[in-house]
Amino acid sequence: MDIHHYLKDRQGLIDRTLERYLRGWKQHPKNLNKAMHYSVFSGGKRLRPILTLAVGGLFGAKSRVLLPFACTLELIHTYSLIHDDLPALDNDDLRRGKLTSHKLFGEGIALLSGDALLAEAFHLMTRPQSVRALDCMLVVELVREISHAAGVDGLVGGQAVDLEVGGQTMDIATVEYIHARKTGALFLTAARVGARIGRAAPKDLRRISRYAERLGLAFQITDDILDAGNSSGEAKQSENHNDNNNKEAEKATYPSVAGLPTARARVRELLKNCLKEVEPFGIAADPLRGIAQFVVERAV
Ligand code: GRG
Repeated sequence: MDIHHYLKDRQGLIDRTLERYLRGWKQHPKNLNKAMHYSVFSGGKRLRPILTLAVGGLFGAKSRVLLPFACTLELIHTYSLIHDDLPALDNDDLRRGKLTSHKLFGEGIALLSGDALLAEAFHLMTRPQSVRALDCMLVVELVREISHAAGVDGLVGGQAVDLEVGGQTMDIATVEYIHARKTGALFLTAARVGARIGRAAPKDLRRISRYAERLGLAFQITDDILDAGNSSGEAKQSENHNDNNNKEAEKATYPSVAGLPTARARVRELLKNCLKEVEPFGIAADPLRGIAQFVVERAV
């Protein structure tokens, strides 16, 4: 399959759906709405919601049922990026090649737009029209799983450990621990939500979970490798123009702890594991194979 065509098509579907949801939000306060809209539509790849659609599709779930949950994950991802860019955390001036939210709207509005996106994410997936086709208990379990991924054992906890150990010598296990929470939790949840809406059998859910855990880790190590510079010597263009206070540079990454060759070997191993996990699903799992290959292709 042409994975780039597939991703573009899915991205378009998610963008259109997000546009519809965002239109429903009140236009006031104006700056808050502008800031939310700016960050949601500043060129994200939509990998997490695409994963939900791909896994859900594998188990026969309809896109219209999956989309509110898929978009919820994208809103949570967007909130985390806005907050992560703030001076108190990474202190970045650029995100996706554009000014970060706080650079454009000020720290207060940026902070609030992240808060609002997180709250609206939960509002979106629990709207009556979002959950009509689903069993109530399943909806509660999905909300519980998504909130867990966003919380202490997921995004926020991973970020907190990253802050705590910043600048200290780290081992690979600690780097992987942070990656599994900061980045992996949303990937894992995105895939599991798709599988659960598709009512996957327990052994298939476990298989998809292992696939997604490896995918999330491969994604983050790939990002680290690109940050460290690729084999041809071209460094990934730095997102950061605020070199005086940028805190990202202090963070231990997989390549900084294990070296670039080991990091690349780990990515190759993770890709192999991802592909092995989805083997029993045959050609129906081609989108999941393509996503895994797309995620790592820039690093190996
Ligand atoms: C809760 C404040 C807070 C932070 C949580 C997830 C996180 C910690 C911070 C986000 C920033 C960051 C560097 C995350 C690591 C994962 C990563 C490389 C995210 C970028 O993901 P892409 O490439 O983003 O999927 P796009 O731009 O495509 O949406």
